Amino acid sequence: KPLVFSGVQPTGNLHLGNYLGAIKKFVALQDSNDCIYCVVDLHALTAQLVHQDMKSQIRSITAAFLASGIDPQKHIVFNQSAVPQHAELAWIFNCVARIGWMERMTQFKDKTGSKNAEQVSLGLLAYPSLMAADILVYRATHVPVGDDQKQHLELARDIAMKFNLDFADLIRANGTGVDIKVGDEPVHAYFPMVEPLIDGPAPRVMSLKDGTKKMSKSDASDLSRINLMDDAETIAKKIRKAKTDPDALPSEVAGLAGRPEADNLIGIFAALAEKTKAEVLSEFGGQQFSVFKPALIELAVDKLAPVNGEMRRLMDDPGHIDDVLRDGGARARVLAEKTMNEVRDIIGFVK
Ligand code: AQP
Repeated sequence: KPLVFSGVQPTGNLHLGNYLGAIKKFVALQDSNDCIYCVVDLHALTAQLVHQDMKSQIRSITAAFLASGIDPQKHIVFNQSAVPQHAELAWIFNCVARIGWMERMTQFKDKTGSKNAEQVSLGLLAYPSLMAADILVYRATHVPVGDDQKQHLELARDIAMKFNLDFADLIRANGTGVDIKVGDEPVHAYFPMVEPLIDGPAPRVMSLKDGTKKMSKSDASDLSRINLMDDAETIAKKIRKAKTDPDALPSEVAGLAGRPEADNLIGIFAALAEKTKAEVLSEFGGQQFSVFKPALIELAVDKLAPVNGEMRRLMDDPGHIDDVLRDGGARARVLAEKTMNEVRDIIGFVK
């Protein structure tokens, strides 16, 4: 079975983008894969060091995983800091990767903006290296993420490839590698090439206020996003106020070009209803937003209310959530240690 890994940061309220771009896909992948889902708490320190509510944020993301239908017994759910091998491999990857690779990341550029180097943590620059370690410490091959993470996953492939090539002779001598093909090139690899799983009708959910901007936790306007913890009335208000254009909906997907807000709302509907955009437009093509929006409200409330209710119920019992994380952490450590043991051998550390 392919091994799937993905993570979500415990920073702020989860929104519909996190749900459709990541968590809903995590749930769907459980049937035919072994899955490891992680609350990446070490990543939460990169943009902001001190979090007064770190514990409750970690529990809230875990509750969202469980409430959405992730099975922590069949799969592994844990928080990253419980498995120190992530940080150990990240250090090695810091020495494999080049500073220039990190500086080219658009998320790093977006998050640093006009700040100078004195105001930005070294961790924010090294973030993709820790992300590569999160995945590769399990030698996972499939990573469900939103479109915003595509560049980081390409970097994870570059780091894996450079490690494989730099240590090629030592990997061969150690006998832990496998022959793979990268394009037409045969490579004797220790780390696999990860495959991003980004497909689906809403790989990048956009702001409800501006169809050209990503829906994001850090947007100052709460009206720009639907939070998983929003009640039905709030969801309805936000969709009613969502920006649209004056035209009727097109009957074909091509007609969404140049209409980012319409495209976004149709994508959200399609992802929630588990349909394609074409199927949604065959139902609503030619209709006004005044007809479409109430249908979207009904669907969003219908799909999110059970997740919301179950999250609240789980959050009332933090002891149970902590047990789930402790059990997942123990199982993850066994897998991660196996990899690190081999990596230490390949590098030649005395044990
Ligand atoms: N708008 C989005 N559409 C689709 N997928 C999204 N993801 C995030 N935003 C969208 C996906 O959610 C997963 C978890 O993301 P994260 O924990 O790394 O959080 P983030 O990307 O930092 O979330 P935000 O809301 O975008 O935070 P800020 O405001 O800090 O930038 C990932 O798979 C991500 O792709």
